[in-house]
Amino acid sequence: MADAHSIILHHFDRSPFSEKMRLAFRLKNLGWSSVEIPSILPKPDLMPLTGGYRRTPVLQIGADIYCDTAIMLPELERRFQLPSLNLPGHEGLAKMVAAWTDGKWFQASVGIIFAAVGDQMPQAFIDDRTKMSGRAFDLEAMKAAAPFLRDQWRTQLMWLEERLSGGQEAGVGHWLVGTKPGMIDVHAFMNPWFVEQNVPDFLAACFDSAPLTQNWYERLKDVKGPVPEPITGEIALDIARAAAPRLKPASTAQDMRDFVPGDHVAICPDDYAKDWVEGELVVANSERVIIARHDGVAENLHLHFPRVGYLLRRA
Ligand SMILES: N[C@@H](CCC(=O)N[C@@H](CS)C(=O)NCC(=O)O)C(=O)O
Repeated sequence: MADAHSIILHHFDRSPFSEKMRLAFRLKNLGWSSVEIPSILPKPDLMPLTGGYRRTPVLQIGADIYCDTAIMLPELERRFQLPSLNLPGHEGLAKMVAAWTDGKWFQASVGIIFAAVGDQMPQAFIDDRTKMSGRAFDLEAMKAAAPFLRDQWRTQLMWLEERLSGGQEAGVGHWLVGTKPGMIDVHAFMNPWFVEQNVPDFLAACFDSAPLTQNWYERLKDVKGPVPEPITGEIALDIARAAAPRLKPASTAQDMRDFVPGDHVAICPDDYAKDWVEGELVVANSERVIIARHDGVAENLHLHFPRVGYLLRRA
């Protein structure tokens, strides 16, 4: 049975951001526990842990809750150092690459996928995503935009081909940077995976002109890791209740705003699913924000958010 020291991922199978985490676990050979969460609201077992943050995935280690893959991945590297994904050449650059893979490239993936399979999506899913994004779900407009997005998507895949070809010419290996797969590979894997799940023919057509990328993608897909242990959301809540957040000196010393530890603050994503989460500030620096929350169900928690992509204000 999972314990307070184990890694718990709250996720669902078809979630591309969750696949980033699952790939990172496989590459790092980490055992983990899996809580399957709904892809739409309500998420009753998740909300006590996140204080209202609804996006997928969420990483839990005891009573520490990590919202957003941008903070989960550095935390994994910090806690489980070997084998490292933050290999030489990946430091810093991986985060810049993620800004592209999770932003512009991901938006193109979403447009292509919705245009292709939007007809088959359950109405409840469409309603949920309409509300979450604040934008109307206009299938005809998406279908009209799809050919342009497919061009854009393929060109972005070709950036990987260019990188891999550069590496091969320099004789430094078959991964995006250097001789082993690292964090940049994890970020770059997500969009091809997401497209393959939904529009496999399109990915196959793109691969016709990107043989190095196809080979790179297949090698990443082949990486095996420990099989996750399925647990229920209730067990995850029990684990949070029985644990205490990892001790962390309260500090806002490196912050540029005038926050101080103990401030009652609220934080929310700046792009979509803009739900404010409230708590007491523990840490604010250039990398992350940690807030302490007391929840009637989950008790005392530390919630970790990345700084980029999130708005922090006094509550
Ligand atoms: N920046 C976030 C994005 C996460 C994200 O957009 N996840 C999608 C699913 S893959 C989502 O939250 N969809 C709505 C939901 O699951 O409730 C991260 O890196 O974790």
